Amino acid sequence: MATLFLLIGLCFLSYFFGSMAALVFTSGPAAVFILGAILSLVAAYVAHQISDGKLTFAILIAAIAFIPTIRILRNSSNDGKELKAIATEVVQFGLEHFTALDTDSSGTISENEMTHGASNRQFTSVQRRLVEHMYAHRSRIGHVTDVDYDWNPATETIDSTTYYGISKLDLQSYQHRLAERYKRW
Ligand SMILES: [Ca+2]
Repeated sequence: MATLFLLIGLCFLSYFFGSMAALVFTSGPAAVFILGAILSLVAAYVAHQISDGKLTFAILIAAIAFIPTIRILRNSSNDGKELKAIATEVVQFGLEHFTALDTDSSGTISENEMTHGASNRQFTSVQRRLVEHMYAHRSRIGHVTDVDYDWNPATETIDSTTYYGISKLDLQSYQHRLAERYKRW
């Protein structure tokens, strides 16, 4: 039983270790692939050492460590294309209707204001979907406005919640930031 838990633990660990390939995300798919492969080999080597030379175990750990890389490679190119395709509309709509969206005139469209905007019947269904898109991608389009820290007695850890808001400046720079992020994808 203990061996099984150890194995599951190592599988999780190798998966998270493999996720570090995301660190070179902006350098493009080739860099992600290379770093992912190196991390997998390191994980396999460690697995090989601690299991006294079990090759199947090393291969299993290498495969698990490489899963995040496959996920990044498979999803990122599409994500980038989709975001870029809708960005012009989002920015145009956001800037044109900024006053209607920023109901308290704070200069930032808060998460609550986005939620309200998404159900605002003054907007067409297409416009409401644009607001939903803004909300779904608020961390990418906007900026951090607040972080809440709460003590969680169950896990004895501090849980944090990050809030995002979208300003006019965020909207104006969004397409440029997007192009930079996905430039090699
Ligand atoms: Ca506001």
